[in-house]
Amino acid sequence: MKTKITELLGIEYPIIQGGMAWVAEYHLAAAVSEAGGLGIIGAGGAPASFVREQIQKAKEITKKPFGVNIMLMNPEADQIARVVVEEGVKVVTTGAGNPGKYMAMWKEAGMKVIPVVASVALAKMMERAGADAVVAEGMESGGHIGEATTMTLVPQVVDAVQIPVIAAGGVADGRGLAAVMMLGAQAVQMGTRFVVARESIVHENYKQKVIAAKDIDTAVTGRSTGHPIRCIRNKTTREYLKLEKEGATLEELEKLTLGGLRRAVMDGDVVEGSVMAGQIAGLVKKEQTCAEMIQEIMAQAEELLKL
Ligand code: TUI
Repeated sequence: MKTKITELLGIEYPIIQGGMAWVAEYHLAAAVSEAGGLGIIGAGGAPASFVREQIQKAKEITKKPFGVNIMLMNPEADQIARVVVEEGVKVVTTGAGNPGKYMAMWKEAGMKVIPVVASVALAKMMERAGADAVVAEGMESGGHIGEATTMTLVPQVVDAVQIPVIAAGGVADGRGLAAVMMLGAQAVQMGTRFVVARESIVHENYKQKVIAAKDIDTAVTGRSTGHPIRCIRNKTTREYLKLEKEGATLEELEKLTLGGLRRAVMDGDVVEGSVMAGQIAGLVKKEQTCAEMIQEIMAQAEELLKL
């Protein structure tokens, strides 16, 4: 399937893997790229030296293009923004902020720049700043989210900008891919389904929590602090929401979730850790290789789109 995004990125299929903190390390990114999508290494909150190592390791196991996602709240975001240039990364995506101050440097280096946005306003600003495409991410997504749903955000961003739009949030199969193409997207970015990929290094407990999740099993914490985060419900989300209702301070709330994603992903602490996942977790039923996932999604979407 050829779209403006497969052409822009030189990939076979319009499927991009989300740059999930801790989860999207080089094995997963390389596997998705090898399978014909675009794999992405998620810098998350990691130091710049770690991100450089991840890029170098990915280059050793795939010759296909891959990207790096820079989470802009990372205290080392400035350094990581330079590391991706120095390492010759072809595609950079950003999240949780406005990457405007890095755009000129990245464009000068010939990189493809694809900010993740949760609003029409930021999409337009990014287009003016020289972005090659945007990911329009709906609040069905896991992790740090905005307010608009994928169904409402994607067509509004498509109408507001000339550059290609990648949809994210709520897609885990070929029906979802076909649906967002109907909304005008040129590709999809998926996270939650790739969490349970065979090549994903996340702890087995985390994978099983995603596989066991039903439609209404996620919760959004942090709406009151301005940092809404979607996770699978557990002891910590319940505690957090209770404290939030009682008007707890930011300090008290942060104490509860500090390092929680790392604990869930690496140590398998899915009771007290942060099990970030999207609402579509209910549709994700089994572990498969990235290649199997991508082949299945493409076959289903192509069948639907030719009708
Ligand atoms: O960035 C994400 N999702 C994430 S980042 C993340 S790492 C983390 N870990 C622990 C605690 C907090 C975060 C987990 N999930 N998605 C992309 C995204 N960006 N969603 C929403 C936004 C966004 C929100 C506001 C982008 C820009 C923005 O405002 C820009 C501005 O400053 O005007």
